[in-house]
Amino acid sequence: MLTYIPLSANIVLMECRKIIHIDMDAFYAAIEQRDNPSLKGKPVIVGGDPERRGVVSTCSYEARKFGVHSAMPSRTALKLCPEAVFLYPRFEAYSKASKEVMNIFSEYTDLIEPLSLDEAFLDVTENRMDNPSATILALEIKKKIFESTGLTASAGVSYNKFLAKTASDINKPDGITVIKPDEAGDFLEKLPIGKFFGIGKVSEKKMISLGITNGLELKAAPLERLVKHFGKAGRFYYDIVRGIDERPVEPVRERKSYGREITLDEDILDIGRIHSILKEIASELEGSLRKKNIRGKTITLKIKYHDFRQITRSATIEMFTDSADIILENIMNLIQFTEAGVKKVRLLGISLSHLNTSPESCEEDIQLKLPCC
Ligand code: TTP
Ligand code: MG
Repeated sequence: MLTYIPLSANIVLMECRKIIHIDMDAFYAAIEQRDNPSLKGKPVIVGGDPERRGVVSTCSYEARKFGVHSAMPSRTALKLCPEAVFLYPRFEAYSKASKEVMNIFSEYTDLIEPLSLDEAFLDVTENRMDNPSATILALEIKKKIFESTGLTASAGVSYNKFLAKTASDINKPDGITVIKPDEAGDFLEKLPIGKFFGIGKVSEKKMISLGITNGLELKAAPLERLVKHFGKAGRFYYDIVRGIDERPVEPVRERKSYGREITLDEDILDIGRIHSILKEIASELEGSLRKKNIRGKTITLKIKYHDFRQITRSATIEMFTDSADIILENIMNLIQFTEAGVKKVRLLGISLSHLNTSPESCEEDIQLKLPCC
């Protein structure tokens, strides 16, 4: 039976789920350091070539001290940290490690919602270990991940997804943060506005311009004001600062995607022709996305080589998009990580996933799926 626990004048929550959010530390870079021990302790940057307008996928914590971060142009990263070791991504290795980690989760519960290769929510309210302590389970999971993959993860433990996700970011790397129901009010009031998961860079700026710099100030803002400035996201912000987020952990995520692909009349080697076909596909895709009011955050390039081997390369961007220019920019970055131009290609495709089909709720950089979507 569900009981309600009044926590403070403002926070009322349902008794009481136990949610763990696990996020691997510097995932791609940590795998590179594991697989090549001479890189341990060094600034390692994984991503595209600084000479070819590549971008940083991620970097080791040693490189972060120099100000390097994901999505930064590799050229800027090189300037900030000239001694860094630059590496191209090895997607197969990352995908293998991801599977190992996801398998560990499934020893604990069926309620696992992966958000990407390196992170997932787990609902352990009931679990295979019959252990009532989500904190002990999270520590055990971290230990198992390290023993079986040699990689570290950070964990957030709380009673809803928003708090667990926000918590896992607090003590990175190799950390754990637990937010108990009676601590949530205090925790959220003190939290700087940019640390709220779901309030990205753009919303943060807007909040600050409205005089909202932390949870306490967000809580003081009337619902109508937040909705006026942030649309449907305003309701979401109003709830999360009160510790309210009833979204379930959804084991089977809707993996809807929307795309276009072309099987070529003849196999093509010429990279210039491949680029112009991709440009056409992106522009056609933009047209049909706009017609259907669909935007997405994950852009995937699909290539089938002449020998029928098929590969995909994906990038997730911060804002929902339907723009051919943005799609193409990402595709041009992804194509560096394929053998196009070296091997003949027989099929090219571009798709968008992580869709938000309700444009008015595509407010900037909200990363959690809003309840209304
Ligand atoms: P993140 O979990 O955001 O980053 P991270 O694991 O490298 O570092 P940490 O969690 O410790 O802050 O992303 C997971 C992987 O996804 C990351 O290793 C590389 C990839 N990625 C990109 O390719 N491009 C991006 O812009 C981001 C943010 C991540
Ligand atoms: Mg991570």
